[in-house]
Amino acid sequence: MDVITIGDAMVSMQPQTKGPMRFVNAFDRKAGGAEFNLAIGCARLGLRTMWISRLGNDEFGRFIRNFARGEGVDTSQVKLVDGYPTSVQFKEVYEGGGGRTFYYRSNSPTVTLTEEAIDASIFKGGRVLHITGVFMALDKEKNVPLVKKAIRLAKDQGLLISLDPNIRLKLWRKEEAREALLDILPEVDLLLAGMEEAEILFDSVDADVIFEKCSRFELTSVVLKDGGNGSTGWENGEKVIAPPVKAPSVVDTVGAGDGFDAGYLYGWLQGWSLEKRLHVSNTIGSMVVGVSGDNEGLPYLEDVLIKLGEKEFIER
Ligand code: KDG
Repeated sequence: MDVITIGDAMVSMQPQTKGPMRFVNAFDRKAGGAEFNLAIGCARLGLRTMWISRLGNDEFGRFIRNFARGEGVDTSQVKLVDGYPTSVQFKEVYEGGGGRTFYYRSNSPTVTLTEEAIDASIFKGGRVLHITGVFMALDKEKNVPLVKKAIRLAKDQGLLISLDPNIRLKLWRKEEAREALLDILPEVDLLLAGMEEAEILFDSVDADVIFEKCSRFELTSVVLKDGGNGSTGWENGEKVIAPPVKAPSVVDTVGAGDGFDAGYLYGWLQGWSLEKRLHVSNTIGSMVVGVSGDNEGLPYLEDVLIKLGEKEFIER
């Protein structure tokens, strides 16, 4: 596998109209979840990707597993479990693409995913293990040790460890997130953090201060994602500022960070320069926000190449 990730996924109820959810009468049933989106994004770019999870043994669980399979994601470590309904989220989307999410996932089927299920054979031949704070937050007593075990087994087999803090304050408090994420940071190689998350972790919004604070860890690469303002990366003492890529339209910003990460991991695995990785990731983020849904806008490699002007777009 090129990329292995662990996490929950939910049925995602996407509103058909914008504005406060109490006035929304119709939703489209889609699927979402940070690590699930990342897996789809990587698979669409052509990476061999595995998503480790647990879903309810119900219609929604089958829908999500089939969706991942249809995208070419390896679901051999996804099990459908009895007694735990598949999680659900309802989204509220405003004009401009922002919004809020309401989770119904307090007893996610991933509570049944225990350390015993994570063994060395999963990581054999793997290249990157991607972890996010969402899975850790869902059940921190169980999932933080599970993530630590996965990191240890993955590192033993030479995988690179990538972390997106993906801090969801509906799932844990800032202090809890900070403590757990800083605790695993010494084992991480690539840190891909949103600006607000970096502020929670490092008490600063100044990229230079954040990079300086990161220098005490053994991080190979640190990336600060700043949405419509672009991104900044730091590697081997070099800082690269990547200007934003203008999105033709912004209809739903959810999933842009996962698309960014997928592009970054793809570029990393291709051996691209930091500058190119950041530019391609910004480009993918700008493509994701133009489509409604958490992962529908994640592009295929061909779409990215067309967007970058490296491939001709043939309309008909
Ligand atoms: O990163 C996007 C995800 O956040 C979204 O698809 C679902 O809110 C979600 C989550 O926490 O996984």
